[in-house]
Amino acid sequence: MLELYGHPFSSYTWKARIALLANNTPHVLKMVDPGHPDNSAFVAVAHPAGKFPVLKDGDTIVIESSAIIEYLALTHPGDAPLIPSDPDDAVAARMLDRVFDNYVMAPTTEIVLAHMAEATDPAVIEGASASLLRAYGWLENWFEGNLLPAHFSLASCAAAPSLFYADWVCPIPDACARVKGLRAELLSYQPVIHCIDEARPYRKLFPPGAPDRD
Ligand SMILES: N[C@@H](CCC(=O)N[C@@H](CS)C(=O)NCC(=O)O)C(=O)O
Repeated sequence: MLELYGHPFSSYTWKARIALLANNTPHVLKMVDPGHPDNSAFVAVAHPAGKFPVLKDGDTIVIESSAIIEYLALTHPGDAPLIPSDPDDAVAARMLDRVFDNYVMAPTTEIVLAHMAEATDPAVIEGASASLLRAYGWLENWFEGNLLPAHFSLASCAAAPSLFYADWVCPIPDACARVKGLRAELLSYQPVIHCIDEARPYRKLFPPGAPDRD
């Protein structure tokens, strides 16, 4: 049985979990939290920065959500085209994965961390919000001429959690209707609904405060 070390409220855990769920790949979620010190100790050694998710498949340990999805596509393939077979689509999936992680999730995390700091620095929030709006604009333009590879690919696995949380800290403007639409569409799929529902009990812990929706 595959083991995914992570936490139900963690965006990058969602990313790997969506890939597992989309392919009905049997796995267990090994909670990384203060209540499970052995799991936290495992992650602390497995990842150079102690970050999760971490996948354990027998003796094989894979870290970093994108690499986990690449590994699943190779070793536990299913109906979901995690890495599209068309090479151009595979490039698009990998490119969008980087865009969602680096330019949507990263500024979202910056805003969350700013709210967790002893004194919230409004300049950090302003800068990260500007980065998010720029990323939304880039995506909106990209989707004008290109299609997201078919679900669930590496790109949709990265898009779902990053757009979910980004919209909480910096709402996607109406001018970015395609990005807004993609978020809504992703939130309607069972693997994403599963992650959202599993994370619900932790919403009260969301540092800027979780909105009363989704
Ligand atoms: N690049 C990593 C990012 C992982 C990451 O930032 N994970 C967060 C949870 S969403 C984490 O481990 N936070 C705890 C920590 O940094 O100690 C990936 O794609 O897996």
